[in-house]
Amino acid sequence: MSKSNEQVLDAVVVGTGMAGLYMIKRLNDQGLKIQAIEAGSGVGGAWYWNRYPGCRADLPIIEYSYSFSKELQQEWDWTEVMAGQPEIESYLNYTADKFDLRKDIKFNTKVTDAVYDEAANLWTVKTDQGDTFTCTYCIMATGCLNEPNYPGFKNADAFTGDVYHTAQWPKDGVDLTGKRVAVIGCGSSGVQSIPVMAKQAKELIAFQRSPVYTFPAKNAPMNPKFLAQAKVDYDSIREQQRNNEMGICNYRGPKKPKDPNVAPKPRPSKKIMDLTPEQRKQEIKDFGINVLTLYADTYFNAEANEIASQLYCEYLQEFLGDDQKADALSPKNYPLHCKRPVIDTEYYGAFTQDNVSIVDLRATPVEEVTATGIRTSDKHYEFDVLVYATGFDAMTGTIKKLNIRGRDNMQLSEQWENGPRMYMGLQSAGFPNFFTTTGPGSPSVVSNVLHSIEQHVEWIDNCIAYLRENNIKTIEPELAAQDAWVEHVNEAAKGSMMTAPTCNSWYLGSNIDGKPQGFMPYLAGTKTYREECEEVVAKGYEGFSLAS
Ligand code: N01
Repeated sequence: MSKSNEQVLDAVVVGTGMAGLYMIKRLNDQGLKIQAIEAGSGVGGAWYWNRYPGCRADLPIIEYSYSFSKELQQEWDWTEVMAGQPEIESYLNYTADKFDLRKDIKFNTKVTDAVYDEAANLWTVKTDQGDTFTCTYCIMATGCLNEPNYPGFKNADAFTGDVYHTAQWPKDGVDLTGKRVAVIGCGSSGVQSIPVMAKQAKELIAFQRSPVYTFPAKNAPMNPKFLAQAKVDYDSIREQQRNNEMGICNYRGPKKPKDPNVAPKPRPSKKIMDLTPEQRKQEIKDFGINVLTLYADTYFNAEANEIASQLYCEYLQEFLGDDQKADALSPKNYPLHCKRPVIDTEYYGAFTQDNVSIVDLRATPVEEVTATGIRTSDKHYEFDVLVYATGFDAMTGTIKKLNIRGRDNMQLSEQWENGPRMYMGLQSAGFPNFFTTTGPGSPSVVSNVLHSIEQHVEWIDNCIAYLRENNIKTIEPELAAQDAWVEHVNEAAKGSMMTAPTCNSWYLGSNIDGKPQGFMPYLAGTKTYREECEEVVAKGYEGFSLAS
């Protein structure tokens, strides 16, 4: 359903993933006239598009779920600890129905333009379906990982078999039975999909440029007792999440009474540097390889990180018992924690199957795509299906593709030519009443994203309510405040393994040829960030320019 094109709306919301849905709900609660626009045929955003085999949450779902509605928390029964894409998509559909959000959404429609008319103080939003919507507030809830990355291989279109991208997987699924499948990319999407596809395919070849550090997800069916207790504990879970810098509380469920006859299990050390080589190995034995994610010193201390990285590669060698595969899969050239953590289910196990092989593109780069496969510098590989698991033009890709024009016709993509410039990841100078949820310069992807989404949606909603109550026509950042914030974001990332000289990642933009390099998320943490956002508001929207 769509609103009349002549009607002046209060707000347009672009995208109906987790952020867009909650934004619609909040704006509805304020009684605003709104229109949401969604490119897909259904709600869910990332959880609508990324329906590749094996796609699931990389955080326990109890924590990666909406906190805004106590009713919703009580009504929804999760069936797995790390829920899969179908269940999360169902949950988001349930949310849309429960809060009657669909009436505000126009599906199968892509926004093409958003242009600000200074005289009228209105945004004109156009779509590829010929709609024109006029509104006071324009809110981009387009997410951080939305624009699929297709590597520009030579003769990329030459392949005559089936071609898929994990982020644009067909709704009806793909039958890979008996097929020879090539997967390019071994990030989270490749790591999650390879083991599942390898079970079906006759043969699977993983073309890998950078090996990952990946840790077992430990997914399991949801224990009904655990879920029941979580429902009792939700208030406390959410409070603990708010007090954690990642928006995570590591909820453990019902606490078992301690048996006085059983010695408590030791806790892993806080620092890997405090351990002898023997103790490090013992901790891996005691706590599993995931213990390497727990040592605080590995995040900022290069020596500690190097030790952890070596231990990881040794573990892999032992697990695989195959020198060629272990060597190819070992992430030796960049630090642990440089990229977003990857969580897997039987990833390395897949490489012990006879039908799965790995091509190390660092040693033998892709030369071209051919009608029947891929030619590397070493040989020609033939297959029937080509799967790109090559990630996204993250954080800026979607927004930069649109024709977004603010004051004096200035174009957002030009303002961001050398990297995104935002104040608090919420707004860009020169673009009044134009908001972005989880934009560059906010913790977003370096946190429990849904936790960050809720905080942003609430901030934007409260801000709009404030503007309306106080007859304030526009809000936008002051240029000096924006420049200072960008500097502050850069400072926060200094010394982290995420910005180490040998680190390449989509956080830095280095996965996309020609993209400006710079660490885009804000690394100070969600608690710190929320307090900074609250302080800005308490000081009368400090750093923003408000005009009546
Ligand atoms: O993308 P990625 P993703 N030639 O960019 C390779 C979220 N997510 O879709 O590392 C050859 O991480 C690239 O190699 P390199 C999560 O936040 C979450 O996997 O650039 N290879 C890499 O191996 C995640 O961080 C879940 O050297 C090329 C891979 O493709 C984010 O999405 C699940 C190449 C891309 O990895 C992105 O993950 C899935 C080229 N030209 C995704 N270009 C959950 O678990 C790229 N690659 C919730």
